[in-house]
Amino acid sequence: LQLESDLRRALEQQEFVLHYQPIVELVTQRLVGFEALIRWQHPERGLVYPDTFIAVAEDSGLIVPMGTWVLQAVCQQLRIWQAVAGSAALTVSINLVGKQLKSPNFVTQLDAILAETGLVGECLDLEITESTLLENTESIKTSLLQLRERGLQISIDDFGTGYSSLSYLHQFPINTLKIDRTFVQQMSHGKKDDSIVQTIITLAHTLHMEVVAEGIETTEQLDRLKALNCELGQGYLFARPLDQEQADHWVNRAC
Ligand code: G
Ligand code: G
Ligand code: MN
Ligand code: NA
Repeated sequence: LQLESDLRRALEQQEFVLHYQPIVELVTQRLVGFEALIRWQHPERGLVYPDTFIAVAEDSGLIVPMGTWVLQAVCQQLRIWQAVAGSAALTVSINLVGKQLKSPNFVTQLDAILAETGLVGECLDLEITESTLLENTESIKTSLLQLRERGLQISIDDFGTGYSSLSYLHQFPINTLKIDRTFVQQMSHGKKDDSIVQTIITLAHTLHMEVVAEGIETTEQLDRLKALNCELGQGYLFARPLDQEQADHWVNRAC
């Protein structure tokens, strides 16, 4: 309860910040976009990571206004980045929980933010988990279809870790599977256990989806993923989640 009121106050005081982790094309290591990751710049405790507050934000419903703030902040940032020559195609991925998608105002607010910032839906990618899709409610289905109409991309985050039901891959408009980092890390030296990674890549391509490998930390993992035709990736090998200034450097250097 204390955390909940702290979060409410933090939202009012604008204490949240976004960090951005580069997503690259594996073959060229060219920057294609970022994943936005929220942090809480706490006045006494310093930088607080989302694992400690997202669940409380979700249970209390605060995730909805917090998510609106994220969407707004991302779109304002993207507009600035897209003004850098050659960076018009940059996309930003945003993490969403079911409660946000089910919120009746979500799409209306998105429309308002897109109109305000002059961005097209195509430059946003929304990351949702398998468990959110498995809720399979009408409101989630409706939201996803409305998002698709606006050109937004939909990714399944942490793919392979949830209670998978492959049937939803056909039911919903999904562009990308993000291979969970636990599978990428199993490909490390000596073990050579990449059967799950191979299977996810094949599944995605068969369904005409893209694949992003998460948590790439070694050149060995990178080389193997390239050999398996995985097109996109992110991980400490390329960059950690960066503060806005460091992300600016990436955009200016890459574009
Ligand atoms: O950045 P870090 O590895 O600490 O992120 C931990 C988790 O927090 C990730 O699973 C990520 O999906 C989640 N997360 C990060 N930012 C956001 C956000 O803006 N909204 C939601 N709903 N989840 C987020
Ligand atoms: O659940 P989600 O995929 O949204 O979480 C992303 C989280 O993964 C972020 O908290 C980010 O800090 C973390 N992350 C990103 N790259 C790496 C990596 O190469 N190794 C590890 N261990 N974590 C990573
Ligand atoms: Mn994610
Ligand atoms: Na993930």
